[in-house]
Amino acid sequence: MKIIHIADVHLGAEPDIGRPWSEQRKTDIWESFRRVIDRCRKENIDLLIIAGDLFHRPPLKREVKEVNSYFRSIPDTTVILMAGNHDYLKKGGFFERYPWNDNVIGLWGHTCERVEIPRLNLAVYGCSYYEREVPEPLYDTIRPSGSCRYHILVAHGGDATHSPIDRQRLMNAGFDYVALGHIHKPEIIAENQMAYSGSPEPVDCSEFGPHGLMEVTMEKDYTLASFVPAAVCEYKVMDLEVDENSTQYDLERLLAGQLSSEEDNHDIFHVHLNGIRDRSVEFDLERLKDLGRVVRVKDFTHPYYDLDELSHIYEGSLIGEFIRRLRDSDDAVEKKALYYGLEALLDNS
Ligand SMILES: [Mn+2]
Repeated sequence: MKIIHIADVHLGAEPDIGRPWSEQRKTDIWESFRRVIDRCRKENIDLLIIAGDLFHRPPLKREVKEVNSYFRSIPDTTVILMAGNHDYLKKGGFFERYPWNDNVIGLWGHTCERVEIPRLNLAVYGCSYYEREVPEPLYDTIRPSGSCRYHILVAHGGDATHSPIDRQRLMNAGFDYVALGHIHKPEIIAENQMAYSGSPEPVDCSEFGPHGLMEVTMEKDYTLASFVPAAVCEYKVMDLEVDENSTQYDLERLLAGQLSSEEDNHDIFHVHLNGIRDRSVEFDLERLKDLGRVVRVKDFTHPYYDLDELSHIYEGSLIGEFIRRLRDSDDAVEKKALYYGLEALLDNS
């Protein structure tokens, strides 16, 4: 049996609002989801598990209709749906009431229910959120039951206000696989047995690193589960090294150069300035953001000091001694330590 496990797609989210690429990011999220559907078709996937928060908020009718047409295009894949804390089941909402295509199974109960898929000799367990927050654990007592060969739990949450999850207990509950949702960063909790797939696409600029899906193969005597990167875009840190001669202009040219070498991909950068800067220089961080797909700029630089002058002023004192010991070092780390230390010492003197 071939399974794809995703979660936290957050269709309808628009990351980086106010930035020129925000609309694109919104489209990326839909695009990423379409790619998952394409993958199901191409790889003859038997089961697509969506472990909650498919939508960014309780979905509109047109969103549900749109998504259903995707599912209709993969009739040989059984799709498992549940509502998470973002797309929770609201009174009068469409999520659970929509006439979904017959390859779609919704786990819409308040508490865990068991659904059999005889074709796959499989029982799937899970429930849905009816509110934004569920402080009580939903999955502490659930155990596989009945005569199916395979048992899969679909669960959403894992923090204090979203169904706390006792990982150890769940690991030992006896499921062949536990498909987790809610945490956007992919994380394999028990090898080949329990994982957060993470979001297929980063939903917020703080979600660094690769995103994608879990691919699971389940056979009579083994389960193999691995993370597959599949996102359109990734948020990355770009480090820029500054020295005491760097000016705003130098920095802009340096950044523009580095950004142009990344032009071919879709990634978005957090730029970090490191090193020593001239004391009189103040970098205009906002201007740097306009040079490309830069979502944040942080200045971690430390001011440069005139060591001759300071040695003279502080001769015989702690600061003077500190300079004397470190100033002639060729070691880059020690040199940094000198300037960082001086900043701290002089701030307090
Ligand atoms: Mn969630």
